[in-house]
Amino acid sequence: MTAEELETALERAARWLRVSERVCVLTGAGVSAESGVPTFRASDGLWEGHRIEDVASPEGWDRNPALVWNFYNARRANVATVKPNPGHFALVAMEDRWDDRFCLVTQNVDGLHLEAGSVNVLEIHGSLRKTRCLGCGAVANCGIEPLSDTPDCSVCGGRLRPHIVWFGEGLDDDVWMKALESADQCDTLLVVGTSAVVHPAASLVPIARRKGATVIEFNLTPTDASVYADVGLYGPSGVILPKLLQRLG
Ligand code: BV8
Ligand code: ZN
Repeated sequence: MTAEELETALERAARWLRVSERVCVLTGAGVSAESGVPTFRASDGLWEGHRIEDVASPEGWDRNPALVWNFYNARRANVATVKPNPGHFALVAMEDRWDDRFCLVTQNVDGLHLEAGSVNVLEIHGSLRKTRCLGCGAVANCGIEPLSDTPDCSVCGGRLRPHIVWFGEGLDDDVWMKALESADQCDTLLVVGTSAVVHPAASLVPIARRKGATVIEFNLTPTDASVYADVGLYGPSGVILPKLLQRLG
């Protein structure tokens, strides 16, 4: 995208957003890339050297829970060293502008939106900072430091698992219903840093579009969501989101 094309696209996006009543945002790993958190698809299907089905699926957990704990401990160790970037903070400022008519749906499990100060956040794929008990189902905050590979539930002493939605697992009904509602009711959907490959998260884009929302995509390159985008802003989201915020006045 040339500088002129970006300027034109930014002005179009800003003009729309200035009159927008309800904003929904869908973010993916790309919004955390400039913080130093590796994305998924950049590593051609391998993820920190592991096959995704071995470390992010119930079958992988049943086969080798210690391997899965190690994988998530490595992700926690990485996230413990990073900070939110200007893209996260621009989304916080946008939430301040629309207040309770702003909803941030994230596929990310790094917790950086919350750390940056976003409030109305739906972590539809769970969080590295939470565990869930296999016995009583209690969900607990576990911070971001690596955990021992056999932590026990403080409520019932049962075994814990990461509170993360693995491939092949359903999303939390309540959280997903709220995400659907937000995509359904918004008049602008910002799609930030996602390859829009993973479902059902990616389906929020056509859902918003079909209800007449304007879709604005922020990515380095076009994606599966681009076909639904009214405006595409291509470049690092940590640079472009603050530029757009500036134009909102
Ligand atoms: C379910 C937690 C059923 C794990 C995650 C075939 C077709 C369609 C669907 C399927 C299929 N086969 C299987 C499925 C279903 C499957 C799925 O969608 N698979 C995909 C891979 C095809 N989905 C599921 O299994 C879901 N569950 O369907 O269950 C069911 C239903 C009811 C009841 C029971 C069962 C569960 C999906 C959730 C999986 N868990 N995360 C963990 O994180 O450890 S998904 C995982 O991928 C992450 O959450 C990640 O966020 C997400 C999506 O990836 P992205 O965020 O988009 O990241 P990616 O690297 O792909 O892209 C980064 C983008 O950023 C790129 O576009 C890049 O250009 C851009 N970028 C990079 N840098 C920047 C940038 N942009 C801007 N600025 C930058 N600086
Ligand atoms: Zn328990």
